[in-house]
This record gives sequence, structure tokens and C-alpha cells, in this order.
Amino acid sequence: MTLSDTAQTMDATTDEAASGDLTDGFHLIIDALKLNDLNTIYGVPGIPITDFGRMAQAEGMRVLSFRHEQNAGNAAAIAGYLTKKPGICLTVSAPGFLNGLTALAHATTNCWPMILISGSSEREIVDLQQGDYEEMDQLAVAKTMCKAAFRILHAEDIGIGIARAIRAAVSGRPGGVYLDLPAKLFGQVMDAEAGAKSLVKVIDPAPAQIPAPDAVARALDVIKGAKKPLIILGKGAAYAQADDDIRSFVETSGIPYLPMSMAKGLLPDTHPLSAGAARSLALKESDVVVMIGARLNWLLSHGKGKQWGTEPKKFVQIDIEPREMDSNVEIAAPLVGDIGSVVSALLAGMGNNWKKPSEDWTGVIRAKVEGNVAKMAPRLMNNNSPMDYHGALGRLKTIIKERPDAILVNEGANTLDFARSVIDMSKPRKRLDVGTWGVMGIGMGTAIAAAVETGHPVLAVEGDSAFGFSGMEVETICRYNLPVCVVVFNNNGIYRGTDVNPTGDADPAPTVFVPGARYDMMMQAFGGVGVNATTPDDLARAVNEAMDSGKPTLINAVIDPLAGTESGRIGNLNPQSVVTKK
Ligand code: OXT
Ligand code: ADP
Ligand code: MG
Repeated sequence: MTLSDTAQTMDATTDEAASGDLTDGFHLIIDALKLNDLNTIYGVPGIPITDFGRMAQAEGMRVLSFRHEQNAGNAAAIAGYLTKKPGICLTVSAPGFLNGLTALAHATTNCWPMILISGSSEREIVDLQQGDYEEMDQLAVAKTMCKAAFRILHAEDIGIGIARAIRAAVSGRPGGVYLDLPAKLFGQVMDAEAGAKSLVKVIDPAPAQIPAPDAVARALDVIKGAKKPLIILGKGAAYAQADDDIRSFVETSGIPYLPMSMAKGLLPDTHPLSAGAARSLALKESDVVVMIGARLNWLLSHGKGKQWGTEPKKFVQIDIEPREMDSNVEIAAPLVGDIGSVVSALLAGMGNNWKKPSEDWTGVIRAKVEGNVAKMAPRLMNNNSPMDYHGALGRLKTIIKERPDAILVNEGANTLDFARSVIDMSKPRKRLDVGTWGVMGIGMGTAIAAAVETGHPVLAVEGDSAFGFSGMEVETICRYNLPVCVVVFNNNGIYRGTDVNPTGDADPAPTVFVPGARYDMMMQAFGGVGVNATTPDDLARAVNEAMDSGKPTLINAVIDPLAGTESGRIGNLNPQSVVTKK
């Protein structure tokens, strides 16, 4: 079908719909999304959803086309995190669906609301496995990867189907939902008035979940009994958008807090109660730990072992998901409910005369924080060329401090781990990174959605390997003229760019890339600004210029290939054997 044929079909469809007589699947889906205030679609066009995308744009939705579905999916996932509404990703059947599925699983793993909508091929042919175009039983495949999966077969079910997908994504523990839309559904026609009546506006999609009063009293008792309490804030706390109550809880309780990576900025990292720069000490020495929207998974060594020291621990855990309790260790005081309701109930129960922890504890944490910060400070001032991580990140730390509304996207190994501890965040939900899976490839999709959803400038700090997973989306950034500045920390490889092939063959070692690559030229190819920076001062100048102008920019930051370490801070997770020869 040519473009003009398509336009004619669209006109005909629009005319009929406008006449008040008939509507169709295309329009019912658009109307159902808009009715529920879902106005942005991230996706990749193709059979059978090309016209749907065109019509959605014509009907006033923002439709952002990507170069690969995984990046569109990552955009939708982070849109869900930032807005508490499901981010929408739209793909074609089989391969497009599978490309989007990684992101759907990523959203589910991180507890972010997202809906992956994929067109699918003829049910009759797919189910008999007769070899249709892009044949796949997508619903069956998706079911294992997300929170819920639905298929809509009839136009009159579109309203209820989309309502069900929205509620499944955002209620309780948020997550990813798959919605299967067979090609035939789009063209199905029904009476327009009946169609309008069939749409559902979801009422109170994520109802408050009030904690039981005895659970609140139990938790306060446990906290009162602590000598060395610690609060751990996770990205669930950031997602909940209960920022004022969380800050009041920390300050009223006087308890030091440790932010997990994406919870940085919920309170400013420079807050006197932040234990971020005394992480090891705080985990080891604490006796009562209050978890708020964080899981005791690998990122917290499952709540046990060397990292947690020998001091006996009691855990208080606030989470909307009851099954999270006792997942790794015993939880002495489970508080099941939404973070906003639970924290305000705790605050009410604490009253005005709450006894703060003694200076013996908070003073030790404070001293460690100040010591670690002072130790790092001189390293951040260096102007070495080639750059090391500290010299480069020291400049970016200042830039983010001066621009507290900017959003920092961050992925890589060393690039991720150094940036997390060097760059202070001062506002909630401004640091977006690899999340629970430590997945590479979130960079450009995340940067695009952050710019689109918030309108704020975005600084994406990317390892050269990490960037490669979504690098083609710089064209998307240019196409939509988004205020995104990408800094590629180019150390010629994964972790370090110095490995050699021990056999002496011509093939390079598996972790090594083309040395001296010029990623800045990729941005120039699409009309954006590209800069090659070899000193921290050059880097600072180029980033400031990009953040001021809002022009799509990519800075190739030349980093010493020797500067990093294997796997950054998590090298201990690499399997070892006494037999292995390196
Ligand atoms: O208290 P102590 O003394 O312990 O000190 C701590 C803090 O107190 C202190 N600190 C501070 N000091 C001073 N000042 C300040 N402000 C301050 N703040 C903190 O610093 C230390 C460290 O603090 P931190 O970081 O909070 O603590 P710690 O102990 O590190 O915390 C533990 C963790 C586990 C919570 C933390 O490390 C963490 O969150 N880690 C996340 C790790 C992660 O997710 N990594 C990404 C995955 S790595 C690997 O898998 C990669 N791959 C494989 C691959 C992946 N992932 N995905 C896919 C789809 N395919 C393949 C690949 C390919 S990484 C990678 C590419 C890598 O190459 P790149 O080129 O992209 O990147 P480069 O490495 O740069 O080359
Ligand atoms: P981090 O990686 O920062 O430690 P996790 O992703 O492991 O954080 O944990 C987030 C937790 O927050 C999940 O267990 C999730 O169920 C929970 N959560 C998400 N939103 C809410 C909410 N509104 N109220 C309570 N808990 C929530
Ligand atoms: Mg690298």
C-alpha cells in the first residue's frame, strides 16, 4: 500500500468515524489510551501497526519512532518510573515484539509500570503453525516475562482490555504488562456510539494501601529499641513520590540513611544524615535497618554475610508487595502498604517527642562520610590527559550541582560505579541508571524518555561499551531535537581497553574495541554537535555549552584505558576457579 493509499484509507476511516456511525479498532485503541491520559507512544513502525502510529499522531498523541524496539521499550519503562503511569511501547509482531520484550522484563524486574503493545499475525494461522508472516504465539512467550499478559480479539473489548492492562501495570507492585493485538482487530468496525460507551476510564488505578495499625506500632517499637538504626531508601521510595513525608521521616527520626543508586537525591546527597559515603560502615555496624522501597537482593548482599558485619540485625521493611517480606532474611517488622501511607502513619505514631539516635552513632557515620569525601576531593580536581574517571567526573559533578533540575542517565561498569559515588544528586528521580539487572543498553532510550517526559536537559554519562548497545538512537535524539548531551567515556573497551589476545593471533581480546574511536562523529552524522575532549577542562567546557544550548551533543571523552578495573565495583561476582589461568 502506498502512502497516498494509506492516507485515503485514513481519510475514509476518519470520515466514517466523524459521521457518528462507525468507528474501528484503530480509533478505539487511541481513544481508550487518551481517555486514560496516556498520550505518548514509544515504538518502531511496521506491519501491522504502521497506520495505527500515523493515526495516533493525527489524533494528537506524541508518537516517537526509534531505531530498535529495545530502546523504545527502555524509554517506556523509565517513563513509567518517572510518571507513575504505564509507559507505552508499540511494536510489530514476532521479532519486533521480542526486541521489546527485554525492556518489558526489565520494567517488571525494576517494578515500573509499562505496557508493551504488539501487533500480531493471524491467529488462525499462528495457532495451526502454518507459517504466517512473522508467526509467533506472542502471548505465550510474554507470559513468563511480565506481570500480566492479555490479548484482545474483538473491538468491543478494547476498552476493558486496555483498562485491565493499565490497572495490572500500576496497582500493587508496579510492573510490565503485555497486550497482544492481532492485525484483524485494528480494522474491525463497530457502531461509533456503542464504541464510545465501551471505553473505560480506570478509576483510582493504584489505590492507597493503608498499613495495619498494629504493624505500624510493631515497627515503631523495633525502631525505638535501636541504638544504631539505619534507613535504606530504594528506588521504590523514589517511585512513590512521597518526597516530603520521606524527608520528614528521616529528619524527625534523626536516623542516618543510605540511598540506593536511583534513590540518590530523594534527600540531597549532601544532607547531614546521608550515610552514602560511609556505606560499608553503616551496613556493618547498624543494629536496626528500616528498608523503604528497597529489596534485600544482590545489591545488598541478600541482607547477610560479611558486608553486614557481626552485629545482630533487625529489619523493618516497607513494601507494597507482601511476598517481599522474609524473601532473604527474617523481617522483624513487616509494613505492607504503599510508601506514602506507611511513612505518614509512622510519622503520626512518632509524635513530637521522638528520641533521636545518640551522637555516638550518628557522629561515627558523619566522621566517616567527611573522611571519605575529603579523601576523594583532590582526585576530582586533576586535569590529566588522557583523563581518568575522577578528573572527568569531578567536572561533571560541578555541572550537575549547578543544574539541579538536569537528569543524569548513567551506564557502564567503571563509568557507572565511579559516577554513582562522585556525582551528588540533590533532587528526587534525577538519577536514572541500569537498575536491578545492571543491564547495558538503557542509555539512549532512557535519555530520550527523560527529556520527553520532563522537558529538562539530560546528561547521559556512558561507558563506550554501554553506549554501543543503543548508540544508533543518537539519530532519534537529533530527529526530535531533544536537549540530550551524551558523554561517552571512551577507554577503548569493556572495563579496560588494554587486554591482549594471548595467542598472538590478529583477533583482538574479547573486551577490546577499536582504539581511539571517535563516537562524536556519530552525532555529527545526524546534524548534532560532536566534540572530542581530551582534558577535564575541555570536557567541562563542551558539556556546559551543550546544557546551555540544549542542542543534541555527543562528547567523546578520551579516558586512559588503564584507569578502570575489571567489572568496576562488582568484580567479586566473576566466577573463579583454581584451575583458571588468566
Ligand atoms: O564505604 P566504603 O568504604 O565501602 O566506600 C563506598 C562508599 O562509602 C564510598 N562513597 C563515597 N566516597 C566519597 N565521596 C562520596 N560522595 C561517596 N559516595 C560513596 O565509595 C564506595 C563505593 O560506594 P558505593 O558504590 O555506594 O558502594 P558499593 O560497595 O560499590 O555498593 C555495592 C553495589 C552493588 C550496591 C554497587 O556497586 C552497585 O550498585 N553496583 C551496580 C553495578 C552494576 O549494576 N554494574 C553494571 C553491570 S557490570 C557488567 O555486567 C557489564 N557488562 C555485561 C553486560 C551487561 N551488564 N548487560 C548486558 C545486556 N550485556 C552485557 C558489560 C558489557 S558492564 C559492561 C560494559 C562495561 O564497559 P563500559 O565501556 O561500558 O564501561 P567502563 O567500565 O567504564 O569501560
Ligand atoms: P533498589 O534497587 O533501589 O534497592 P528495588 O527495585 O530493589 O530498589 O526495590 C523497590 C521496591 O519498592 C520493590 O520491592 C517494590 O515492590 C517497592 N515499591 C514500589 N513502589 C512502591 C510503593 N508505591 N509503595 C511501597 N512499595 C513500593
Ligand atoms: Mg569502556
